[in-house]
Amino acid sequence: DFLLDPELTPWPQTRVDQYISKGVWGEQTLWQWIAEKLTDYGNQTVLSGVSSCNSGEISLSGLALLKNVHFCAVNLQAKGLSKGDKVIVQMANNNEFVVLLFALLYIGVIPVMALPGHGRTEISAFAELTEAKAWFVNDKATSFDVEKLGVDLQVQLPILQVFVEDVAYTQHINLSELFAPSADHAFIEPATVDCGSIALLLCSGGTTGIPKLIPRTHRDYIYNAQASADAANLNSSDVYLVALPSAHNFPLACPGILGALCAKAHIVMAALGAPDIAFAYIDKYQVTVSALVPSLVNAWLEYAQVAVPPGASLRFLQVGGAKLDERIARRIPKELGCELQQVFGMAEGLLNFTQSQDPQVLKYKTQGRPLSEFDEVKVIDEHGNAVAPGQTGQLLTRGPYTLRGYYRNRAANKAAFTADGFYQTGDLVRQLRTGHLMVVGRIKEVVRRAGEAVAVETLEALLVEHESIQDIAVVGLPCKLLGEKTCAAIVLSKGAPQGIELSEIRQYLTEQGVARHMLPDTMSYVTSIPMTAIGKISRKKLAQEIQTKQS
Ligand code: J2J
Repeated sequence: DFLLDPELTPWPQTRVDQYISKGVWGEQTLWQWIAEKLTDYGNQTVLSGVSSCNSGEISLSGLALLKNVHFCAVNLQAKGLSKGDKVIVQMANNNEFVVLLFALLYIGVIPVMALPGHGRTEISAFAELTEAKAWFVNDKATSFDVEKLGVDLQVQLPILQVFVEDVAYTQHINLSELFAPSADHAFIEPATVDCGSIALLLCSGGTTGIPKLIPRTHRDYIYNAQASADAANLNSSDVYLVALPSAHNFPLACPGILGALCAKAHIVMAALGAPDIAFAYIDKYQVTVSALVPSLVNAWLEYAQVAVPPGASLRFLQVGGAKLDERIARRIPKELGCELQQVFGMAEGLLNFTQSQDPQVLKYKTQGRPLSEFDEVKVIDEHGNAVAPGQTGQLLTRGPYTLRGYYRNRAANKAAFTADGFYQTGDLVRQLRTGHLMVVGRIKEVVRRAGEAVAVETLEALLVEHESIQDIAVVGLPCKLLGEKTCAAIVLSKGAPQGIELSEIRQYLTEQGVARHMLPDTMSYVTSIPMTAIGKISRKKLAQEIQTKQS
């Protein structure tokens, strides 16, 4: 029974001692650290963005944000929430997300950082697994019936309070109640919690199945944010645009919102990362840095061609979450007028960054190198032996900000960790002598066609440049003859109503120098490529969709 499984798997004592003595881990709780940073801002602006409660954009100084967090903490406590409780946060990108998150940390309540794209299945699973006491949801950003799910969940979990945006949902509590000023005399002390305990639960970013929950402790997450801010060279004149869903590890702490706090930078919450919206924020707030997934980079590049490129204030763009093709990478400085920082990260921990002083070839061809000198990485073959440098294998890692076990999930822990505590990422990589990693693919997503591995990402990067193709994913389908055959799932561009033939696709790829065995065996039109809540291609779902259509 998962309720008996451990919530947090600790690091071994020798490591704890090492990380503390080397100053990697401090003694503060996440809230203490945040409060100290906000106090440093004083009257300087820390946060701008849409406020769902004021239905407009507002900016807050460090002190104003502190005050709002305090009001919210008092209100949360008045609703009966207290230290150690788990809650689900599923907010849109707005100021209230920040206020709510910080207020929960203030009173020691542990949030599950759900994404607006998570649906009924995910939210139900999180609620059950954590015995959640509350679910905070900007229902206008979700695509399912929030009111109904709230009622359904309360049947099994009568303790669950549901906080919604829509005032018409009379069965639930209105979110705005949390942000109303509380009586001034109602001061509460921040919760006393251990800096080695769980501060928040992140969702794993897998492309199959329900996300697992990742316990992040106070001291490991503070280190994560601080070291990322250093790696990104953030400073107090930077303006960081949150363009991805704010609860995701990347915009939250790599360096993201928390890293911006370290550097006393200005945080701007964009309602959405779509280029028309994001570019307006960039102009308005003179944004200097943002973080995107490759699918958004494509959208930004496309938009910059037909409309105006983003403003000159943009200093650099971080890109991660899925493989960024070299061709696309090289277009970023030219067409968006800013530097590129590749980030290969995971909510489980390990982060890799390319650096501005890296040689061009490493910046465009690799996904960076480990953030910390205390990160341990190994690249192994299927027998568990280290591969030669530069050869492909599975990436394993341990370190001061990489989990030792998932939240209440013994089965996953057995599968994903070695006896000596390495996390088996499931990612296939090559490590260069410089330490830089090149992501080759996911073990479970490699297409094995007649015994040969087909690099689908390479095909996708070439095909997305074709004028008739707006979006593309190449997936494996079962095949009696070949074991697996490759299928190109195509979203036609608006200017190509006549469609495209398979022979044309194969011809085009051949002209680009693609080997014969790599050419797609079949093709299928789709209206859109299914994506996960953070913008990774759901290959399994896509393959199922195509098979259903063809049968
Ligand atoms: C190829 N695959 C990548 C990359 C992640 C920063 C950036 C991303 C995430 C993230 C994150 C990749 N090239 N550059 O948390 O802080 C794939 C790998 C990895 C999985 C993790 C961050 N960057 N990936 O994407 O937990 O397969 O984190 O194991 O959502 O995304 O997904 P997630």
